[in-house]
Amino acid sequence: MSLVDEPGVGDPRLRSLYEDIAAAGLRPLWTITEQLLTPTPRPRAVPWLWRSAVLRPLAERAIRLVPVERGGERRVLSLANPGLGGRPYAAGTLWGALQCLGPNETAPAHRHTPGAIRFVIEGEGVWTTVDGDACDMRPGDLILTPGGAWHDHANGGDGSMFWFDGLDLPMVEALDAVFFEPHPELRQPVTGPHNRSEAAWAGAGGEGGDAARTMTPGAVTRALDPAPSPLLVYRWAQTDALLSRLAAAGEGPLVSVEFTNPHSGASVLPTLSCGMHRVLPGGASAPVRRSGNTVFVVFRGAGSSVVDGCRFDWTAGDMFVVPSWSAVEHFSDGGADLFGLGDAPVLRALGLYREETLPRRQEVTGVFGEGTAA
Ligand code: GTQ
Ligand code: FE2
Repeated sequence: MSLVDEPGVGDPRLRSLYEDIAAAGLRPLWTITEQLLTPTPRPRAVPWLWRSAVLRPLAERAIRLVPVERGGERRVLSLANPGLGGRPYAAGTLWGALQCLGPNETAPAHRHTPGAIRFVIEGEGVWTTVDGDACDMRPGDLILTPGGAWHDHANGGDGSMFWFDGLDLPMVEALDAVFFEPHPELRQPVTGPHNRSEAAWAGAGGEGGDAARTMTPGAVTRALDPAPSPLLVYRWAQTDALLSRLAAAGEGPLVSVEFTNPHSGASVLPTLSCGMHRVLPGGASAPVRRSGNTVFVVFRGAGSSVVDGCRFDWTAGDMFVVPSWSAVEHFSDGGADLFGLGDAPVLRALGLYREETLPRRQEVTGVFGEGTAA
């Protein structure tokens, strides 16, 4: 509301008070209280979906036309939520993006304070080197590049690769704590064999290991660990196996695991939580809302999610955002696997996390992309 519309501003003394307050670089709280202290979160980001059918051809055109070089650093298409006024963020707290690398390309080594995760969508042949440890990437794998760690991506194969990037960049930016540094070399040296963190933590869940310490059914509620997970790769085979076990144990219609720091039991990065959610065939999850933003990446299958009454129909490779405190429920006829990235560790650490299950299913009042809704 503009001050000139305020009741009583017809009074010249009041008008000049407001003018003098503004000229002094002050704002009268009583005119903006309701905008600021909202009964529930009012994220500027809106529920939104980016389709693989749109993302993927654009990424392929970029592979043909745009080299990956120093300065630009990465071939990345960031999800720009239309509620955020052109800022390149999926939600107020989360960066989400599609990254791609063609055959024999290298995305140069650098490091930065924002932490990142990669969830592999398609292709093979790329490894991400994290502080000297080359982590091979395959579809369904989760790879961590914690804040401060040197990282570069190298494609040693003969095909293109596509993965989802999630970063806490908007949070680190809000804290005015972004630092970035290029590595002196294009590729940092790889010290020893590939996948060393996986070998070191094999008993905790590396290839053939026991998933118990690397994944938690439901969501991690352990206290914040300011250190990132020492395990840098979480393999799809194990995620899949644990989800299948939970489904077989009758935990459906939605079974979820959160990836865990095997050292502390906390989330994978201090700022970011990563989980995998399986909607069983014919399943519908309970309607819930949570404080904190979530970005979902559809890994396998097709289905829909109803977010604040709008139905989002999705298929493999699609990405969508559920903003803070939006009601969400997922459905799939044939079954589907959704990767989820969230800021919950930060909310939990600060005592801001809230979650509630709604008493009944949402009424669908629109379909995303079909005129009325969104
Ligand atoms: O791969 O290092 O999507 O630094 C954004 C910033 C990816 C990366 C992003 C990055 C990277
Ligand atoms: Fe990076």
